[in-house]
Amino acid sequence: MVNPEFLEQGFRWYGDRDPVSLEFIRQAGAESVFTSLHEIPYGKLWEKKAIAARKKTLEKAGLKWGAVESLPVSEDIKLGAGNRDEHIFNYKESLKNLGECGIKIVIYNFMPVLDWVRTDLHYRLPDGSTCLRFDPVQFAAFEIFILKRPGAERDYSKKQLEKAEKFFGLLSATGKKKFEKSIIDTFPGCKMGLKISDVRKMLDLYSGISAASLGKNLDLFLKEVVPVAEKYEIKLAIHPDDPPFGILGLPRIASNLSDFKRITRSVDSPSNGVAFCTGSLSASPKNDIPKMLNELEERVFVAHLRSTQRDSDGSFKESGHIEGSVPMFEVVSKLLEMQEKRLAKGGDKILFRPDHGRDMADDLLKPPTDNPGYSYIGRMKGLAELRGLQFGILKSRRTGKRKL
Ligand code: DNO
Repeated sequence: MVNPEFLEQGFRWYGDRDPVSLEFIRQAGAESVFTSLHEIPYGKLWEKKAIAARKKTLEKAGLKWGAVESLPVSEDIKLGAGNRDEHIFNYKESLKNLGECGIKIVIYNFMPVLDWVRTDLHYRLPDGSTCLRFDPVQFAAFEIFILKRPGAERDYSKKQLEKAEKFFGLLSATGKKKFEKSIIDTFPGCKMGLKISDVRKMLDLYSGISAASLGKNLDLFLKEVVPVAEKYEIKLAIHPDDPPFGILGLPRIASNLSDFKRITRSVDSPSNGVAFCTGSLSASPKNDIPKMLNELEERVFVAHLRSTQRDSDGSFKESGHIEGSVPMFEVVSKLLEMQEKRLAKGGDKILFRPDHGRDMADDLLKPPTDNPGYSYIGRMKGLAELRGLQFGILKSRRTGKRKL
């Protein structure tokens, strides 16, 4: 029996091709699933039939479709060009169809060109487990020697550039290919099959786009889609940029508190909010995560809980869920308080998922998947730790009140 005071426990699932079964997800203690119709290309319509079928699959497994992650925003919408109007039309129709199927939370992001980026998808830790890592030196090597982005050198120090050259020089030909692929083809749940020439072309399209114009394209999108979300009582939640700082010379508009304040005010609606991803936010030392949660409170619709360890060379790696730089005790305490308030007002529980996890134990013996960071055991450990944390917080609050 799930403790009714706990946050709603979720787990990401990548659909039928996910090697982690729904049965295993349930065994981990999750009640709810974050998933998407990954087979549908970005910009296309989500038919009601396909949504209902996916919902049924989850329900048959004893799980709920807690959040759509993601209903992707096409590059044309972000660029404000090409088939933008058709894609926005499809987005609205998809929201309507999701609403009619009873889906309540829809996550999206507005990161240009790539989704989340790391430079090592299997960074080995001293205990033999592996995690995701981002190293600016390695990213410089990618930009300068593989992508050959004009002017990329200007974004790095002399020391970083020297190290980047050394790092790249030591990679074998297959190592270089693998390295390139790990950066440009990790779209959640699907393989875009992007080639480096495609990335160059996409970057060119952004050459005249500043943060202000990207922000305007987001505002225009929100003006169109938020009223539909509101009508169908859907919470539309933007995922933070990951990492939350500029890469590839591209504009970033969802990286910090002022960005989220701007976004949530741009269309002031109870359906326009944030997917509070502590791990993404924590990669920037400028983000005060408890402060952000306090200030965005009303507009935090769903949470991704994980943490990172930032190192002095500017790199970061994903740490254990209750370790690293995220004050997880404060975050979870606050989420529990928020949930209590929402439930008292007749609202819903707050849904979270343990975001990412290490490859550890039996995870390491399985064939590599297309979903780096989404191993079973690593995430199950994260969920168990976060459940324990909630248990401790709730119990100590109660005993505290009784003054034992
Ligand atoms: C990383 C995730 C992202 C996230 C999308 C949201 O693993 O948090 O894949 O789901 O960026 O659109």
